[in-house]
Amino acid sequence: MPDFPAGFRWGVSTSAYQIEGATTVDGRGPSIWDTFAREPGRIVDGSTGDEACDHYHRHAEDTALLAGLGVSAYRFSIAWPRVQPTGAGPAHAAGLDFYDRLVDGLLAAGVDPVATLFHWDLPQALEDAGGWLNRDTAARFAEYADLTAARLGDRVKLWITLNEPFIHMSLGHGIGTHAPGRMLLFDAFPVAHHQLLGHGLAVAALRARTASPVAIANNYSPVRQVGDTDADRAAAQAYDALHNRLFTDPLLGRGYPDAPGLDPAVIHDGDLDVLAAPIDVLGVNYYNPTGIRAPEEGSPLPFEMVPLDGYPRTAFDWPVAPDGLRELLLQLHDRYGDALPPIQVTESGCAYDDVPDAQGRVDDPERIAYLDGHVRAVHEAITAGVPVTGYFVWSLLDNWEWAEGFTKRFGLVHVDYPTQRRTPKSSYAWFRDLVRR
Ligand code: IFM
Repeated sequence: MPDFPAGFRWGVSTSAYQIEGATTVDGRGPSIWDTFAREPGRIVDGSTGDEACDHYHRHAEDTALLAGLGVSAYRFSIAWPRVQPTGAGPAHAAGLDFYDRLVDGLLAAGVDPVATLFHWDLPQALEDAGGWLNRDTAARFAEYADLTAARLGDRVKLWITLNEPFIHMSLGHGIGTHAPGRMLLFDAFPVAHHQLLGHGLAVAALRARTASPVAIANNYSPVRQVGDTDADRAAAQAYDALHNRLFTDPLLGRGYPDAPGLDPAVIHDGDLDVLAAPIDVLGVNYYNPTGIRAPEEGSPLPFEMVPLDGYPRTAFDWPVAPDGLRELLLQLHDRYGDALPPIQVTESGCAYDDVPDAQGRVDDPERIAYLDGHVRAVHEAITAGVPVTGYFVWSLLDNWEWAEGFTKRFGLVHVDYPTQRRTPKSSYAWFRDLVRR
């Protein structure tokens, strides 16, 4: 492995609903995922995040795993319904106490706390008032950011406002496979704008508390155009605008791209200035490229997704394409030039069906190969001049993978859910050795 610049940040990521469990403990309010997971047929194995990895009670053990890994940073998310059980009103002290303990434990272990404010677990009470379709949710989000920064702002080393607002819009509100399960297709655009507005208002709230640096974690997927007609080209452009530009162009001061479904009536005077508040870091979550061609006649979508041949595949059936990460980083650099802040890859990882052997060891050579390829892709991008300053593996632990329940394992550490026993996989040792070097 080639050398990385001094100070490069190596980390791992998780999110609250996927690992914490304890969903009714210490006054936490219900979130949209508590509701959604209970609806029949939503989650493939019928599970919920009620217990997940029981991290709420085992965070000290998990912090020890981070210390053993030697990472310089840990990206976790804060559950809004712990801080404001109904999504409004004063901070709920017992909820913040948990993150206070976690952050202090991380600092004592020499690990920088990197906190995401919204990783999809909206308080159910806000959903009942319209959720992200309601402009007021943006203001509520800034209030929650302020309350959280007042308590943790002196110790968190990087604040991330939103995680993957594109996925929350498209899966949660476009096609309904994630909470809150709305199927609005392109009428989901207000969810994009209100999340971005909430981001901009939260950036201001964080800065007012001198809580910085500040970032957003966007999910990107380089588009591989399949077919060579004008219609294929138009389809590829439409998908690229929706997935890769809708949540970045306006942040970096370009206004919205010409994306399907964009409704100017949702955008009020002055909004574009609010959401273009300067950020210090752009978080990039990357998993795979997307094959796109022109849709069949009569399709409700302006593009059609097609599986990409010729790549190994993960247990999620996602193509393993490290070259896509290099391509994406170079594309961001070319596209935004001087407007692009330093990038940190805030998620990169893969699911495999990892099973302990007779001795209890979990050998996951495919994950090692996956990470090796993606870390090298980051290095190539840095060599080509892209300012990348960090790389976080998704994920520290096997965890509750949304609509896939417990059926997809992304961790460097295997979790036996019935006993909650943690077993570091061979990829944990590989990543530890990489970080050490
Ligand atoms: O588990 C998710 C995470 O919550 C957001 N990014 C993608 C991961 C894998 O699907």
